[in-house]
Amino acid sequence: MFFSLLIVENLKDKDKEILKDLLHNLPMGKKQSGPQSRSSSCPHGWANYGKVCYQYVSILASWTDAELICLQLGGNLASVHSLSEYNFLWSVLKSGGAKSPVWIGAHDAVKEGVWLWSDGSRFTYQKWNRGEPNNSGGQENCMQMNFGAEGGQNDEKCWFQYPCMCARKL
Ligand SMILES: [Ca+2]
Ligand SMILES: [Ca+2]
Repeated sequence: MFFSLLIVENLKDKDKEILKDLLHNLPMGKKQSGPQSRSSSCPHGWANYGKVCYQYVSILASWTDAELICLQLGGNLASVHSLSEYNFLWSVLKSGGAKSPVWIGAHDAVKEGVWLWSDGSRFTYQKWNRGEPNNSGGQENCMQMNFGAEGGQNDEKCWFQYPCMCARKL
């Protein structure tokens, strides 16, 4: 059963339904790791850019829970490596109805000012809003995109609850 695998606790019923639907669209019940379980196209409902599939998840969650949700969906929080990729993600958010900032996979929680992607890729591209990252209150260690009027990146308190953008490799 799906929820024997559920690693995010205390989801609201509405959010469990969202997650259940997303899990249902994955190539199941195979494990998500291993080359045999990968296909040449994205799961239903996921948007393809390059060799990555993206899914906007409207569940409100802390950055850590958002990463756990993405892991359960066979990926990680999205990483971004170019302006064209950023713009693509932004268009996915807009078509998904996102009206707020969303979590993506960078954090500077280990060492202030050193940004790392949760998928292990190199942090080579950034699109901070003006004045960001400001580490407001000395407590902002997690990255969101689609922030404010500029729609760029912001560092935010990791325990705040936002939707997220997940990514799976093709
Ligand atoms: Ca910080
Ligand atoms: Ca900030």
